Amino acid sequence: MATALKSLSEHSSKNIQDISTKKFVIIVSEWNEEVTEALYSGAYQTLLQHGASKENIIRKNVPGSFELTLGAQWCAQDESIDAVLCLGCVIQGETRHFDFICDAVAHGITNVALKYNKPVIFGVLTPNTQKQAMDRAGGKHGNKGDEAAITAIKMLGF
Ligand code: DLZ
Repeated sequence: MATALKSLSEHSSKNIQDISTKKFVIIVSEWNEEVTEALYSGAYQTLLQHGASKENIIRKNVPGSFELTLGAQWCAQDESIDAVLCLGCVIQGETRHFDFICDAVAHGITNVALKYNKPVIFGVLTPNTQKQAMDRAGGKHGNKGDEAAITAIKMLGF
């Protein structure tokens, strides 16, 4: 599906249902803040555009992407929360830190979703450069924050 799409933010309308009563948490990593704030903005606006109400969208911050997993667990265990969006940006460096963080977050978020049986969305960019990140945070390749929001909505309509 996604490979046929030109921009990350393009999507079909399948499984898009009423989300006016759904409660979301958006967790934002503070590392690479310029990128993650743009991801947040995209996710927040996309939820609103699809009918979520402002009071049902909670924002939380974590220091870095590695902490997204624990933040997601704290939010997902709250039964009133319907979906959790995890937004971060890990830029490839000269050490293996990148691999450890990306692997840990991807596995961690998957585990939280399975443990709490609700959508916990991996909205983490893993580019080689800041430029590639910005291209995917409201630039020429769309906004992965929008994509995370749409993914959450679609999973709620599964
Ligand atoms: C330490 C670190 C490094 C080197 N790079 C990033 C990054 O590109 N993106 C990101 O979100 N976080 C990075 N961090 C911080 C880790 O995610 C984490 O906050 C620390 O290792 C403390 O647990």
